[in-house]
This record gives sequence, structure tokens and C-alpha cells, in this order.
Amino acid sequence: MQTSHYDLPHVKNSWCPGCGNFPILTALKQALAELDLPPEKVCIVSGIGQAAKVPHYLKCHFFNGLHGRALPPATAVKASNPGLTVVAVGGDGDMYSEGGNHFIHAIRRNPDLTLFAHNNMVYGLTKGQGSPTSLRGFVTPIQVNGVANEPFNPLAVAVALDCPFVARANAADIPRTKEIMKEAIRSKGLALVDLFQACVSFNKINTYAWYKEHTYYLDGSHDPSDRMAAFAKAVETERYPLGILYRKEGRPTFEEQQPAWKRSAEPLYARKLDPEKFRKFLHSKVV
Ligand SMILES: Cc1ncc(C[n+]2csc(CCOP(=O)(O)OP(=O)(O)O)c2C)c(N)n1
Ligand code: SF4
Ligand SMILES: [Mg+2]
Repeated sequence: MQTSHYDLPHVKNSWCPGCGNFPILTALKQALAELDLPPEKVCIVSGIGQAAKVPHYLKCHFFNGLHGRALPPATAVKASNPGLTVVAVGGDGDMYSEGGNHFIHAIRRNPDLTLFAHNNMVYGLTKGQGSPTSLRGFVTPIQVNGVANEPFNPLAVAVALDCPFVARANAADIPRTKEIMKEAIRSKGLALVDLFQACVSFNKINTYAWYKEHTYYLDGSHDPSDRMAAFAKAVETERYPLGILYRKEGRPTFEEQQPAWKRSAEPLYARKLDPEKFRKFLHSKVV
């Protein structure tokens, strides 16, 4: 499949020139194309933020909901139509702050979907406030003396919760980001990819050069099936490891455990409702 299948040429893009969201969009289109996933088989779900605009710029099904609330509708989309490839997209604020509880409990539920978190360590859309991943001391118009809190570590939390796929990518490196995205989409259960992304307008500290200097790629000596080794990698912050930190096979997905799928593999939208059966069920509950 060609990446042009996902293009929306008539849509005007409102990201700043040079924004690190552009390489993420490019890598995502390439990953979907190389996985031969046609637009009608893909649904992207997002909340609010610059990152959350991804589905506006890519042709496929999409649902754009409330800030921090991408994961519940994404879980529902997958649960009601498991034939779709479902991708949830959002920023560090959207996914780890406003959506932090959903992040934790989605990992516990383990729907078969992919979560791409564009981590620019700042609230971009609202013009540069500190985010949960901002580094201590990061000065903003609100945090005038610098961010005082320890940054949230999404990868350590994900490994701690036994998330089946935990990875980090440097978005500027499109070829390797695309490969990580493909692995994440292919893997079963919830797959988290934290994408280091430059915000050229509101984060002058964590720039393209900073991300390059402060990261390194994991090599063959790292065993992603070793949870303790993955956790040790997840808490490294002097230089951040890139690649697949953790993989866990065999966790049942949310959908698999729903009674609706035990009886039939037919998507919910294709099933016929029997109102009489429903009425009887309701009446059986009335005392
Ligand atoms: C309930 C609610 N709270 C706050 C906001 C304001 N708001 C919109 S986007 C955003 C944060 C965006 O930061 P992030 O998720 O990191 O995305 P980015 O723009 O950096 O990609 C905030 C606080 C909102 N729209 N809704
Ligand atoms: S404000 Fe930052 S994240 Fe938003 S479009 Fe501009 S560069 Fe990108
Ligand atoms: Mg952000």
C-alpha cells in the first residue's frame, strides 16, 4: 500500500513549521502502508492537543473526543469491532496528566490497541505550560521558577503494570520510529510507544538536538522479555533508551474476555437486536 492512501490533501495543517509532529505523521503513514492496512480498516482515536490532531491529517476512521479521554472510546471501538486496527494518539498532557487514570486502567484492561504518546515535555496547544513529563527546573510562563515536580515516567509505570508492549522512539528518526510503530501495531494487547517529539515553539530545552544527545538505541544485549531488565531501562534518565523495552506474550485482551465474543465473532454492528429478548431480560430483573 502507498502512503498516499492516507493523505488528505485538501486539509490545511495547523502545526508550526518544523514541529516534531510532522515526522510522527510521516512514520505512522509509512507504518500503516507497510502493514498493508487500508484506511477503512484503521480507526484513530484522540483527545485534545496538538498531537491529538493527528487523525485530522490522516485518512481513516476517527473519533476525536475530550481532553484526556482517548483511551475509553478507543477501548470501546475495539471491543465493538475487533476487526479494526485501533490507534489512540495524544500528547504527554492528554495521556499522562488529564488522561492519567485512563492510562493506568487501560493497561490493566489490556484492550488490543496501540497508544502513541507524543511526548514533547510541554503543553503545546495551550502555549507552553509544564506537563507531567517536563523536566524539573523547566521554566514556563506559569512555572516561573521552574517545574518543581519529578517527571512522570510512563514507561516505568507501564512495565510495572505488565503492559504487553512498552517502547520509546525518537520521532525525528523516521525509519526507526516507523519500525517500532509497526511492531507496536502488530503486537497483541495494549502497546505503548512514548515518542520523543520536539515542540519548536514552546520547548527550547528539549530540542531535536537535545533528544539526539540524550538518547541511545537498545542493542541485542537487552532482552525485552526480562521484566526486571525492562524496568531498569525504563528508569534510566541520564540518557534515555530507545527501542522496545518490554514485551509480554499471552495476557488476555479486554475483548477476548467479553461474553459477546465468546458466542460469536460477528462484529456488534452487524448483529440483529432481538427487542423481545431484551424486554424479557429487563422484566426478569424487576421484582
Ligand atoms: C478538560 C480540559 N482541561 C484542559 C483543557 C485545555 N487543554 C487543551 S490541550 C491541553 C494540553 C495539551 O498538551 P499535550 O497533551 O501535551 O499536547 P500537545 O499540545 O503538547 O501535543 C490542555 C491543558 C481542555 N481542553 N480540556
Ligand atoms: S506548539 Fe509545539 S507541538 Fe504545537 S504545533 Fe507548534 S511546535 Fe508543534
Ligand atoms: Mg505535549
